[in-house]
Amino acid sequence: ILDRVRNKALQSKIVTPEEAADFIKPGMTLATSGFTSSAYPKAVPLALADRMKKDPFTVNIMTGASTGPEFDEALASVHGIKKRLPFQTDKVLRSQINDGTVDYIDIHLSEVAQLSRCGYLGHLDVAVIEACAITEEGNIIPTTAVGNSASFVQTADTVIIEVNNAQPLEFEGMHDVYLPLDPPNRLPIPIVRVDDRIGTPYIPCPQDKIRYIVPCDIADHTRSLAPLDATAQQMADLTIDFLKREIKAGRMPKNLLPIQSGVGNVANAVTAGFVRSDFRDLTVYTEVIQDGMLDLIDAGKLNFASGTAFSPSPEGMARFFKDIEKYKKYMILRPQEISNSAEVIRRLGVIAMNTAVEVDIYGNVNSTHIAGTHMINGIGGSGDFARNAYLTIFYTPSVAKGGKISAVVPFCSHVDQPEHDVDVIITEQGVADLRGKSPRQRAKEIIENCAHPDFRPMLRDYFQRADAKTNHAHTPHLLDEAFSFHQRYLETGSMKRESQEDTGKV
Ligand code: 0RQ
Repeated sequence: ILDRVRNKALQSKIVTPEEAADFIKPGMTLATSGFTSSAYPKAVPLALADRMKKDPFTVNIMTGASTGPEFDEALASVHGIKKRLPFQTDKVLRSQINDGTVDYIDIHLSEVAQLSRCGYLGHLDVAVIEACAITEEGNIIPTTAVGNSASFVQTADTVIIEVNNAQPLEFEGMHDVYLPLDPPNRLPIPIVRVDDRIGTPYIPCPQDKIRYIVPCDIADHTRSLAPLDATAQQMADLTIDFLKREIKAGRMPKNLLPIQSGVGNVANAVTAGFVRSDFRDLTVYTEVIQDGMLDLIDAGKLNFASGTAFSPSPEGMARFFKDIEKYKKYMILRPQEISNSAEVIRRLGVIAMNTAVEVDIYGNVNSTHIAGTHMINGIGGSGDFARNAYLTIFYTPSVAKGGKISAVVPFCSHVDQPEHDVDVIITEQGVADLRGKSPRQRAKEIIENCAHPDFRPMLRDYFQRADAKTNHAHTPHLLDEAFSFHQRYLETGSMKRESQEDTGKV
C-alpha cells in the first residue's frame, strides 16, 4: 500500500489489522465509515472479532448506515456489540436487537453527525475509516461512501485508517466533503443544484490524529439484484403514470424534480421504469446510488446523481469500473448530513420514494417494526426525505406472507412517518393521493385504491363502525380494535378472519 500512503512519514504507522485491533479496549465506542454495504472497514473488525472470540468483550458502534458481513455479522456473531446506531440490515445483529442483547438506537441518518459532535451520543474513542489513499497532507480519500466519516474523524480521539487496495484509486475526485458548523454558527448550505461542489475532495484529518494505518484487500460485500417481480413492476408503472399526470397538471417541470429512491426491489423497479419511460434530463438527489443510475446514464436520461454511497451489485460495480471515466462525470458522493439535509431537500424540491412495511387508513407509515415490536432495519434516511420532500411517496405491496398479512391496517403498529409527511401511497392495487384530504377522505382513498380486495371489506367495516361510535370524530378509531388485525396475526398466523380463511369471504 506504500503508493497509496503518499506521506512518507505516515508510512511508519502501517501495522497489521491485529495490531490495530489490539488498541481497541472493552467498552470503547468505535465510530466508523460505512453506508449500505459500502466503504465499511473490514480488516480491523475481522481482527477484533477474532480477539473477542478468544477473550469476550463488547464495544459500542456507530456508522453511517448498514455495513457488510465482515463488520456487523462478524462482531455480532461473537456477541461483541453492546450499543449500535444508526442503521443496520444484518440478520445476526437484528436477532440480538430483538432479544434484548444489543441497545439499538434508530436515528434519522442526517442527524447522527450533529448529535455526535454535540455530545449526545457519548464519547467517540476511535474512528475507523476506510480509505482509497492518504494524501501528502494526511487527508483521507474515501472510497464508495462518505457517510459520517468526516464528522467522526473530527470528533474521535484517535483515527485508524484502513487503506483498501480493492477499492480503485479512480474514486479520487468523486467526493465533496463539507461539514456544517453547529448551531448557533451554522451558515446556509450553499447547494442550489444537485451537482454543486461546496467542499473538499478529501476528508480533512490532522496527521497527528492518525494512530495506525492498516492494509486491506477485501472488496465491499454488496448484493446481487433480485429479478424484478410483477408487484414491484406494477408499482413502478403506476408511479410513471402518476408523475406524468403531475407534469400535465403543471405541478412539476418536464424533467421532473430531483429524485430520491430507497433501496430494494421496489426502488429498483421504479428506476427501471424511468429507464423505459420518455423522461429526459433527470436529476437525482439521494442517499444510495445503485445500478439503476448506471442504466439511466447509459440510456442518456440522467444529467447528474448526488448521494452519500455508491452501492451497486457486484455486476454493477464491474460495469462501473469498465467505463469509470464516463460514469464518474455523472456522480458525486457527499457526507450524509448533506445528502440527507432537510434544508437542501426542501430547497431542491426532491421527489422522495421509499418503502413501508405497513400503512394505515389515515396515511401513517411504519417503516421499521413488525407487529409494532420487532425491529427490521431502521428508519434510515426515509424520514429525512419524507418530511422535507416536495412530493413524498411510500410504496408497499398490499399484502405480505402470501396474502395472510394486509399492509393496509386500521392503525400502524409503529409510526415512523406520520400522516402529515405522507403525500401519496402506492401499492400494486393503485395510487392514493392524500394531498389536501382530511382523515375521513384519506381513509376512503387508501382503502378503495390501495388495500387488497381480500381486506377491503374488513377495513371498510372498521372505518364505518369507528365513524359511528365516535360520532364522526376527526380521526375515527375504535381503540379496543385498532390493533385487532395484528392481534389476529399473532394469534392465528393470519390477519384474515377464520370464516374468511375457509370461504374467502368476510
Ligand atoms: O420478511 O424476508 O421473512 O419474507 O418483512 O419485506 O417485502 O422483502 O421488503 O426488502 O422491500 O424492505 C420497509 C423493510 C422493506 C425497507 C423495508 C416482511 C416480509 C419480509 C421484508 P421475509 P420485503 P423490502 C434508503 C431509505 C426503512 C429504511 C429506508 C426498509 C420482510 O424498505 O428497511 O426506507 N425501510 N431507507 O415478508 C409483517 C408486514 C410485513 C411483513 C413485509 N406488514 N407485517 N411482516 N413483511 N410486510 C436506504 C437507507 O436508509 C440506508
